[in-house]
Amino acid sequence: MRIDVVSIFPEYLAALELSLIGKARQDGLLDLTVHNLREFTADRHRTVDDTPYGGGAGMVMKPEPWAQALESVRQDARPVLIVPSPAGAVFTQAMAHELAREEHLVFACGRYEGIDERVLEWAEGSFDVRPLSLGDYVLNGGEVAVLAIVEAVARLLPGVVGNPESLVEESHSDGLLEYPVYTKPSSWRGLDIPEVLLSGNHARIARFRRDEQLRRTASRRPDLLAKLDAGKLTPADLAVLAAEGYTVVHGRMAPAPPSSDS
Ligand code: 6GU
Repeated sequence: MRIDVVSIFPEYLAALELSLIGKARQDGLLDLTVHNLREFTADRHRTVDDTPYGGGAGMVMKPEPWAQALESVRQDARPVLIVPSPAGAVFTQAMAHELAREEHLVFACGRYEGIDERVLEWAEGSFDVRPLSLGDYVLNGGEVAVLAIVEAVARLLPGVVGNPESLVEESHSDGLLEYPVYTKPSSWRGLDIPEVLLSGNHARIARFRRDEQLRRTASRRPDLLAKLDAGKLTPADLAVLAAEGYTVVHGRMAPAPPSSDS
């Protein structure tokens, strides 16, 4: 996979030289280049921003340096252009899997109040443009989002994660949060691991882990629970969720109405 990142803070992306992603680059699995937007300006001051038409606080990124930068990185037919923005669609694990199948990703890191909107319109001509957000909070620019998205995508590329089995049983892959994990010692500062994990009974361990996934998701992420297809849940699953106060309504899990004796 090829990745190009355009930013006015290329040093911010130095973390992409470390750990798993750095190794993937060294191993030739990932061809990643970070570009400084200022290299694509034509004036003496290398200006990348200006005041917003219509007034208001802050500065807006000028369109021409972006057009120059994006034209310089585009090679193949229609690369995916990811524009990190709190106004984007929320990035998910499903999107990470989709992006991992692409040949070429380009990231346009905005700073200030954002990039002149015409850049996105212009880019539609030669890129598959995707404004993406990490979630409902505001960062100062797209760089942190690039670190997050590149890591989420690159670890799915063949050969990047040593043991591909570690990719299958993880949070979000089945719409549930991951079960809790423990290691030695079995008793630590007065806290014991759940005894079932020492039983050697693989069926009981699998059931325990599934129950924990369901309980955690119900308590921490009821929004995820509501997206599950209740038809894919077993009677044992439904029993655990009933104990957490959830019942099937129109094929989905919903909070059970308060019982009449309460
Ligand atoms: Cl992708 N960019 C910025 N600036 N803020 C964000 C974000 C992205 N995702 C959440 N907040």
